[in-house]
Amino acid sequence: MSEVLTPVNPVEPFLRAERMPHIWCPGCGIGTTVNSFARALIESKVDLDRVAIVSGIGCTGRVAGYLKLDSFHTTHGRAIPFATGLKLANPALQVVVYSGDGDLFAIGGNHLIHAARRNIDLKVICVNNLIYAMTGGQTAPTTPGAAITTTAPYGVYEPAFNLPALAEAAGASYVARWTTFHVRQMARSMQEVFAKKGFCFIEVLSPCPTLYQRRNKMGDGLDAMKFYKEHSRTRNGAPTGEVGLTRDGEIVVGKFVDRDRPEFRDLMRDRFTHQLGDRYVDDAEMAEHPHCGGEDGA
Ligand SMILES: Cc1ncc(C[n+]2csc(CCOP(=O)(O)OP(=O)(O)O)c2C)c(N)n1
Ligand code: SF4
Ligand SMILES: [Mg+2]
Repeated sequence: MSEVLTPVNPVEPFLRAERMPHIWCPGCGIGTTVNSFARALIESKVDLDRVAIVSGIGCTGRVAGYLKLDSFHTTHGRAIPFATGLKLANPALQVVVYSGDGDLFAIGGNHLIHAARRNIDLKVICVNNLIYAMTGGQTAPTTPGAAITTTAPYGVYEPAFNLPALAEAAGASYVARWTTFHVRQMARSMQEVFAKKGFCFIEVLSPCPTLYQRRNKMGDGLDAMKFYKEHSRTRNGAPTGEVGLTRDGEIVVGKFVDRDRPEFRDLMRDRFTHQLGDRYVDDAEMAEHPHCGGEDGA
């Protein structure tokens, strides 16, 4: 009798099964982004022992805990400084920051712009559901004008950040935006940033049916996919100043920025070597190759 094989979802090996079921609501887009991320890990063939993933707090912040990688669930808004420390102490790691729009651009906005300015070699994935979801759907710096939120029952009237423009202006080497409708393009971008040095930023628009969609009468998760399909236009290389979002308008998606700028550690090494010559010893490289530091590796 032939043996019956149970098919295994290719993403399954990347998940911590013991932590299931996850907390995400039906129709939430965060799981879709995780699926694309796992596929990017497979395609990029990165050494999983050298990938670390850092999240802040929020519905998106749960991603780190569900992935079977070296994962860190840090405090709200502090994923980027934590990841920066990790990267500087162990430059051989591929460090991914995976967090929400509120975590990265409200309480953590200051850290994000300075990591981009310094061009720290981090891969930042921002799941943008246009609100603070985990805490009940309050207005975020990303909430578009006129949208209804818990804290703006008559509609938001303050301007929202254009995340790709902000990331580029601050110095990011790579900037892209997709939606959870664009699963293949999103996975390709995630794969690309593993091969890119410097600060990389991917924004993924993702539905929150429970809080944002419902209050704004935008339907469920499937309606969000239809909305993304009908409203998105791919414009690779579009000037980021032109890709700001509105509540009901066009969503420009694509890879907007892919440039080479000196990375933080290269700048640091150049400066110190220029000033100190052979007296400069790179501690992090020493940690990687201890026998290069002299007879006793000290
Ligand atoms: C220092 C601090 N301030 C506020 C909070 C409350 N808080 C938890 S998650 C969150 C917002 C999360 O929004 P976002 O990052 O967009 O994640 P989402 O839940 O939308 O995925 C806030 C304000 C906190 N946990 N810690
Ligand atoms: S509250 Fe919104 S973002 Fe959070 S899990 Fe539910 S649908 Fe997703
Ligand atoms: Mg959010």
